Parts: sequence; structure tokens; C-alpha cells
Amino acid sequence: MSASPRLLLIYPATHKLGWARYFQLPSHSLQMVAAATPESWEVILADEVHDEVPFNGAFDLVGITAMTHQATRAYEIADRFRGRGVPVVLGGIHPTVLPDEALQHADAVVVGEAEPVWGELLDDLLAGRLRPVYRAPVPTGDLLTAPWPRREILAGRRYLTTQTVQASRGCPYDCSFCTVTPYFGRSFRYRDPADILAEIRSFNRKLVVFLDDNLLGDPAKARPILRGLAEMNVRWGSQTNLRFAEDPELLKLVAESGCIGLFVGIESVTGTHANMAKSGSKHTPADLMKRVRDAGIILETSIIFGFDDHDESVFETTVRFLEECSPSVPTFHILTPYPGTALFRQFQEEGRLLTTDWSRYDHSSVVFRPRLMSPERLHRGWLEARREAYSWRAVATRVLRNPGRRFTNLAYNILRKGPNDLLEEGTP
Ligand code: B12
Repeated sequence: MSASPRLLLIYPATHKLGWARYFQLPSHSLQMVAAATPESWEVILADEVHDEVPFNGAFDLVGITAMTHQATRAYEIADRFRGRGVPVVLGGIHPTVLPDEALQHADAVVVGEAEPVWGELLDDLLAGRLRPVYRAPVPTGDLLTAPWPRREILAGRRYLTTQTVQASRGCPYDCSFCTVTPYFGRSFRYRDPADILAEIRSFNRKLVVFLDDNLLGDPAKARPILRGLAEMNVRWGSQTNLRFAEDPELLKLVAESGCIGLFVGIESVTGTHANMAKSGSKHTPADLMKRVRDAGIILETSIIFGFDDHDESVFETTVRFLEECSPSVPTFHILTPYPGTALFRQFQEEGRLLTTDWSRYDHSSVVFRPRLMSPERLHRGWLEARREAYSWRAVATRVLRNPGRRFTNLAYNILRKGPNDLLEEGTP
């Protein structure tokens, strides 16, 4: 083994992105693994969105992260390194949920968060006693202690921003299709606000992106962060759910703290999944969306097609609803039963999974048999809804109806419109 052991961390990519690669966010997961790595190790990143994987390089260990849609590519890369005798560790959401599958392509799998087990794994590797599974304890409590990500590993590549921050892990909800709560358990942990704000103060640009599942999910925990942000001259965006807009004072604080955009899951506008468990609200999603829009915040809404009570009329109903509410940037997804979720178990038990080719678990393919329409109809409806929502007329209407940040809004719509125009019919 060399004097300073060398660790290669890989973010697998499933396809080439062209110019769009400059608008991507860097892998926070791998920056956190790097941060948990002792300084005695040299850490090298291969982000396949930007780089070729250095298959012939000299490394003591290769670590690969994988969401489900990346798993097939992650396994291909792992097999090539192992073919040369380089040990490979797989981690992230997919290997955590299916460690036995991942172990067919790796010398070790990290189940759960890296921080509690990564140091031990590296020690074991150097001592020649690597175990197959390193299982982090299921998180408990409400305090998240984590080091700052190691951003130096990103040097030399152009991203939308490298100023990404994670303030919390987990989510208070447990939606049947989502991996987050099965993965993190019911714990919803926030970092100490002083530490979050210190990290943001260390930045030299204005734009900050929070990578949280639900930044405003616990308003009492979010308020000190927002108050701190309001005193800095930053602009930020994140993911959350609409419930925060029920409280006019919280909405005002969010706007005053420099929030420019929020990504929220609407999930469905009809049937039992309409606004999901996140409902219980006295307000309709349409009302909450209007409040956010009036506060000058860009709202990116996510819609899922394919729930069991969705028939062919869902596409038309959804597009009309979105025309009515005019969220700044609507996005559409095909229901995807990720392994580890209640939805996956349900479809497996009902014999409705059409494939376990993980590369197709990307929200753009139909991987299960829908209840009230054919897979082809679901795929076509999704495609047509996207095209209709991104016609120039629809884009112009949305931009005109959103009072705040018209230029950013238009630019964001054009960015989203590009891939929609290129969509092809083809296989569901
Ligand atoms: C931020 C985020 C994004 C960002 C950034 C992604 C990026 N560049 O990494 C954006 C918005 C681009 C995005 C896009 C998508 N995302 Co996303 N995203 C998230 C989110 C909210 C946080 C991920 C994150 O960075 N967390 C912070 C890091 C530090 O935590 P972590 O990933 O858990 O990593 C820790 C451990 O897992 C472990 N670990 C991770 N990797 C490795 C590797 C090794 C070697 C080791 C040892 C350990 C280890 O250690 C880390 C530190 O403890 C998660 C939800 C979640 N909580 O995971 C969804 C999530 C990961 N996304 C998901 C999905 C589906 C997508 C999309 C496919 C959706 C779509 N079709 O548009 C796309 C795919 C984009 C792509 N790059 O191909 C799903 C994945 C489900 C699954 N089973 O695969 C999640 C879980 C959300 C969900 N609701 O289920 N996403």
C-alpha cells in the first residue's frame, strides 16, 4: 500500500448531459464521505457528469454512491475495479436498501450514514480485515451533528453552485412512494443553527441551495435559521412542503430571509393522494400556492402520475389545475416504486412490477402495471402533459401571473422546457 492511501469516490452518471452539466448540483453524499475521511488519505473525485472514470489509476479503495437509477452503472464500475483487484465499497440509498444485491459487486457495503462507520471501515481495510457490511445505527433524536462537506474535491468542475448546504435530515411525513422515512427512520434532525449559519457565512457568493428533504418541515427549528439568513445578503432555494404557507408570519420570514425558490411535492391533484398526508390542512393547495406566489417566491411543483386511482382523465385534470394555479415551474413524474418503500412491497405482492432493471427507475419510465390504464397510456399521458405545460403560451401565462422575479422565472422555465421538447414517444 502507498505511503498516503488513495481513495477514489465516484458519482455514477447514467447518460451524457451536454451543456446541462453546468447546471447540476455536486454530490453532497460524496463530499460528506470525503469529510469523514481522515486527512492521512488522499481523496480524489470522479463525477461522471463531468469526468471519465480513471479505471487504470492506482487506488487503495474505490467508494461509489448510488441512488436506485444509478445502481446498474455503479455495479458496472465496481465490477471493473474489482476485476483489477481494487477493493470497492458501495454506499448511499440503494445499497442501503438492498445490501445483499450490492455485495455481489462490492467488497463492503455501508448501510445508512457514512459518518458513524467510515473511519472504522478505513482502519479495517488498512489492517486487512474489511468486513462485508458496515451498518450505521438508525438515527434517533432531533439533533444532527455532521462536519461541513469537503468542497475542495469538486475543484476544476463547473456546477450550478458548490454552495450547497444540508440543514436537516429526514422528513416528518411517511409517503408510501418515498424512500426518505424508510431510510432515516422517523427521526427528523436539524443541525445547530449557529453551525449552519457559520457554514453559509464562509461562502463568497450569494446563492445557497439547501439539500434538505423538508427544510421548513419543523417551523420551530427552521425559524432561527431563517432569522439568521435574513441578516445575511444571500439568496436561497430548497425543498419543502406547502404547509409552511399556512402561517402568514412564517411565509413573510421565508421571503425576507432571501428565499428565491422552493420545490414542493403536490403529488396528485385528484383522488386519495391529492396533497397526500401533507394535507390535514384547512387550506387548499391552490390557495397555498397563490400565497407563495404572491410572496414573490418561485414555486416548483412536483406532480406524480400513476397512482391506483388515476385513470386516463388525470392528465387533463392536472394540466387544467396547473393552468388555474400557475405555479412558476411545474414538473411531472411517473410513479416509481423504489425498493424499500411500501409501494414497492405492494406492487411486488400484487405481481405488478414490470421490471427490476434499476436504470429504468428514473421517474420517466413505467416500471409497474397501473391499475386503471395501460403502461403505454400512462407514459403517453405524462409526455403530453409535460409538452402542454411547456408550450410557449403556457410558459408566458405562468411568467406573467407570477409577480416576483420574472426574469429568473422565465429562464427557469426555458431550462425546463428544453428537455421536454426533446422527449420522444418510444417505450414506456
Ligand atoms: C438533494 C437531492 C437531489 C438533488 C441533488 C442530487 C445530487 N447531485 O446528489 C437533485 C435535485 C439534483 C436530485 C435529483 C434527483 N433525485 Co434526489 N434527492 C436529494 C435529497 C433531498 C438529498 C440527497 C443528499 O444529497 N443528501 C445529503 C447526503 C449527505 O446524504 P446521503 O445521500 O444520504 O449520503 C449519506 C449516506 O447515504 C452515505 N452515503 C451516500 N453515498 C455513499 C457512498 C459511499 C461510498 C459511502 C461509504 C457512503 C455513502 O453517507 C452519506 C453521509 O452520511 C434526497 C433525499 C435524501 N434524504 O436522501 C433525494 C433522493 C436521493 N433523490 C431521489 C430521486 C429519485 C432523484 C431523481 C431521480 C428524481 C428525478 N427523476 O428528478 C433525480 C436524479 C438526479 C440525478 N443526479 O441523476 C430519491 C432517490 C430514491 C432512490 N431509491 O433512488 C431521494 C431519496 C428522494 C426520495 N424522496 O425518495 N436529488
